[in-house]
Amino acid sequence: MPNGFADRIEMQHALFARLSAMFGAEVPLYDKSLAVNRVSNRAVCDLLGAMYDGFRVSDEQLELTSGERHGAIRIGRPDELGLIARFFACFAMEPHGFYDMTSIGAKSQPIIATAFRTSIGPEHRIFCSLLQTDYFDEATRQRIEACLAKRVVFSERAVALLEKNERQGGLAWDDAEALIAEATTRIFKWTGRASERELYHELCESGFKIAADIACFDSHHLNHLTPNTLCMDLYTASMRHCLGEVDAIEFRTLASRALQRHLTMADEHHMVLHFRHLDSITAGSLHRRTPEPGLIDGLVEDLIGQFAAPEFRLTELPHAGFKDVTEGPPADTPLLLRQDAYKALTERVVFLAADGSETPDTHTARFGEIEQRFYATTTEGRALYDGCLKRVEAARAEDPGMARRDPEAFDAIAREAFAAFPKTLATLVEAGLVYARYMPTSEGLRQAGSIDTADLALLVEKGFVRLEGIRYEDFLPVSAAGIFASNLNQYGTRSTAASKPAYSAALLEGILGRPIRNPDAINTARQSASILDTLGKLGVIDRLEAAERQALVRDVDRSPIGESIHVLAAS
Ligand code: OOG
Ligand code: NI
Repeated sequence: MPNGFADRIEMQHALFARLSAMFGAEVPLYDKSLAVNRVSNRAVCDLLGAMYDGFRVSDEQLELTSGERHGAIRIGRPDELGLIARFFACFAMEPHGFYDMTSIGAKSQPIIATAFRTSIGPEHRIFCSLLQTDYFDEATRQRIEACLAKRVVFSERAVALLEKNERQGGLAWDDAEALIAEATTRIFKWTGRASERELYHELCESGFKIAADIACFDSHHLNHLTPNTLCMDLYTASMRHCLGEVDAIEFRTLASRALQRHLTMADEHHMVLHFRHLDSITAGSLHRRTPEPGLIDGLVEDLIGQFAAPEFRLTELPHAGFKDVTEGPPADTPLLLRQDAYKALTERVVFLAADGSETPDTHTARFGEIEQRFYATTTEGRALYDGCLKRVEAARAEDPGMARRDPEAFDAIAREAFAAFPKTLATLVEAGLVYARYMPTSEGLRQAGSIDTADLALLVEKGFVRLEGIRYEDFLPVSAAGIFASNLNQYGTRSTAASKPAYSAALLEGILGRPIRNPDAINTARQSASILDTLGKLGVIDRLEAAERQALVRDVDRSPIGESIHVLAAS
């Protein structure tokens, strides 16, 4: 940086690498799950290497691809959230999206939330909840607030660094390092120290475990830190095998099926979604071939061999098993995100009383999530998704044990429910269900001037325009609620206030002291900017109807990140 400041994105990578090391030292099962993910991702890469001529992923590239993380923190006081927003701004992470978890029916929780991330191509995110104390009856509200009022999570030094960043417009590396150290030694660190034991137990017993997790602890401890996997079904089978939930015979069936399905899903666009080092031109030129018979069997046997090593005997670590169902769409529908987790661990804590006495106890909150991300849906796509998911949820409610008892039958129900969705990028785009970016091909540029249509589908078909999916970078309240629920054995809460307050994005923006960016508006602007840019370069922009062109320009003008959308549309 010419001004001597650390690059904010590099700072972000450093922060998340350090948080991951901190979390790994705190939670041994997390570190092990990363190792399981590394092994199963390597098998996926070997499969793809056999499927695409010349496709190879080095260990280094795999490490980079596996570096992405999202964390979750739960904040108690509005002023704490203000500091958190200023903290993440140092790392180029701004609030995106508003999640009202107080109004998702039976799964509601007393929190509203946003996610801190970079607007375009983020690698890391923090899902950040804020407890809403007015969700509770007056007496409980006062007790929670009194408990929260006592703590100081940001040290004077940390606040001084935030001020310095704002004053200077950046931080030099030694200051950046100092801020990261504040994060890993204090702000997000698990201390195992709690207070107000009576309130804690009352909240837990009345079903408000989340509130207890927030109010009675003295830091914004990371609740989970989620890596990405290249194949969710392979990872879950692997973890369940290492946790002793499925034997080698069942693992063989599950892993073979997962890899077989991966083979059918992994077209060039799917490859670009999953590998950062792969651009769409390179992916488009990969030559596909039929892998030799027996390849998958060989990979699976190899996995069984690797997981037999003592380091993968996860049964020896404290754990509470793996979740029964993967949240999100079924494996054949490449939308939004799929998430799963090992369940929350029961950990030792110490309650400190006002008289200085200490009482040992346990707390169950931190869990081990994993995710796989796919295409971002348009509003129409999202509405269809929500409808499909409702049908799966209804089947789940009717027979809660089914997913574990008969995973294949459950999967068949989910596939059936999601049958309304096409399964490839081109068909999803054609149906208007997902966003895409367009760019002229070199052939298109060569022909520019003699092209006689501005119809994008036709231009793609003629090979003048290339299509790229936009990855979903956010969260799903219902999925998050599913995670809360199954981890905590606690299915949602009801407000105990005299009348349940209404919460809004504007309220949260006031607390954050900055606007919440709307991910849909960003994706719409990216798509529209790429269309204008592409048609311009192909010399056919004048063929667009005036109204259509104006609509595209309007989308771009509404971009929450302003002018930079133009630059980014082309990148
Ligand atoms: C946040 C849950 C949300 C996700 O992946 O949906 C989340 C929490 O547990 O505090 O991280
Ligand atoms: Ni999460």
